[in-house]
Amino acid sequence: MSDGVQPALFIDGTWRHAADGATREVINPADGSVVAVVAEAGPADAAAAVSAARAAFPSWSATAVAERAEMCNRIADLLLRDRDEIARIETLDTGKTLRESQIDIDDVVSVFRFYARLAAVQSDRLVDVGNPAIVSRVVREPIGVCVLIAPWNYPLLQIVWKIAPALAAGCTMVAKPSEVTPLSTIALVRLAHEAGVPAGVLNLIQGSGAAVGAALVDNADVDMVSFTGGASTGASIAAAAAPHVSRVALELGGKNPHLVFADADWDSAVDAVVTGVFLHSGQVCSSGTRLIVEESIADDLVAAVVARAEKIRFGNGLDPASQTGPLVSTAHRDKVEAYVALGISEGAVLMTGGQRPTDPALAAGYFYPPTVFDRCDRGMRIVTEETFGPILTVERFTSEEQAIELGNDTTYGLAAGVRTGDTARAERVARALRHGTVWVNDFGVYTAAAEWGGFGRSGNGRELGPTGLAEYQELKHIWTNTAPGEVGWF
Ligand code: TXE
Repeated sequence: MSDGVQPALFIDGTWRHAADGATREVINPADGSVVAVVAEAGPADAAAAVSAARAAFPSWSATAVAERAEMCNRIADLLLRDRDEIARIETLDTGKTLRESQIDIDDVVSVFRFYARLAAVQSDRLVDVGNPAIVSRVVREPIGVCVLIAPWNYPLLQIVWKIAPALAAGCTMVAKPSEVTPLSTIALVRLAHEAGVPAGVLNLIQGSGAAVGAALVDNADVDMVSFTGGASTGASIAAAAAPHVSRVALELGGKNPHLVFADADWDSAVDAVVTGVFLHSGQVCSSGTRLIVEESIADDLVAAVVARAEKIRFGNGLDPASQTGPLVSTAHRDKVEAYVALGISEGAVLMTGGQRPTDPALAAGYFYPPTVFDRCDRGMRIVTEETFGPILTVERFTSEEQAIELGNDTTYGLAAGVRTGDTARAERVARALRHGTVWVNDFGVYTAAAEWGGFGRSGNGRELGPTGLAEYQELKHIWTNTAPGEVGWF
């Protein structure tokens, strides 16, 4: 084992190197430097982690819910204690600005606290069967061993949306962050250990999806897989889990429409369109990547958005002057560039961006500027496929019906925005849009207490809210006869 390699696998309460000694370099996307070298698990490590989770399940699932809630609160306290350091790690790993990383930590703290509260107040449901001698109760029990697979855009946040409810529900688990961004999850698992989470309850595996993620999913001892990532990966995970009849929850991104009517408040609309798509350089599953705007204001809105987009200062996320960071990897920048080339070849009109920055200070990082394509239509792949980069496409409408039709014309259905000064219309359009979240005169906000997830190809199941806890629970009906007698059938 070479010096400086982090034993980044946490299995049955101990930090380990990979069984075969494999390692992976973690790259800072702002300058291409190596920030860490971590253990890279193989299938044997994956199997060991699942076994550890299985062994820990009987005792963890039997703990009092108050104890599990207390554990979630302790982890939240420790996250706040180490907020600055973990935010720095997240920025080094993902490239996002320090401010965004700090907000992510505050968000995950609220998620731990929410599930601590919710688990503690959940009660059995009594069913009236019309016979006073019968006590019929529906109780909730943890589903079992969970595999939690997260992507690289919000590494800490997305793994915590899974870990917090799974812990609160009494499940044991194996977490696998993206191989591109493992560092904040390592920090989180350290804190969980410090908080007193028992050995085997929360195991951590690092490694590629193809080798180690697939091995985790294709394991008969796993009761549930919760995955956030790309749509085709999600489909293959669902297929791999099917023979084991494991429960599968999928969050698979989106191609999110942002509908702007002519009567919308102008300044907040311009601001929301720009922030909605260019925050975190577009690497957001709910990014407002499709601007669908009323024809009468379209030229003016596009001009205003382009002017604002050109002022966005991108740079190293550790630099307080940076408003957004780089793309996460060189491979991802290649993908985004290929989509820009595709958009041009499809006839979309490039209004700004579309070329790597020329500033030598940015040359070593994976930066890409805000890019706007006008005159787009639904026949273009740039409009229908998730680019996951800082690319805004513009379509136009002339009636409310057409706006709704365009907004729903996607195989995805994660999130949508509608901006209008007419409250009745806002309600009509919000109800008509087939998306898991609809923001009215707002964009990109969420709360731990409300469900998050997608219609259509954006996935199934929900994270956050009460349903986000129910995903990790089985329901059991207990029928008790307090006055047993003969049935008298035979
Ligand atoms: O994601 P993958 P990638 C979209 C976005 C992006 C595209 C591909 O469009 O460009 O997906 O990104 C693990 N079995 N989103 O390649 O492959 C993998 O190791 C088990 C949307 O990074 O889906 C990582 O931990 N696990 C999105 C996680 O899955 C597997 C966020 C995500 O990787 C696996 C990120 C397998 N066979 C990307 N293959 C969102 N919904 O927010 C991969 N993994």
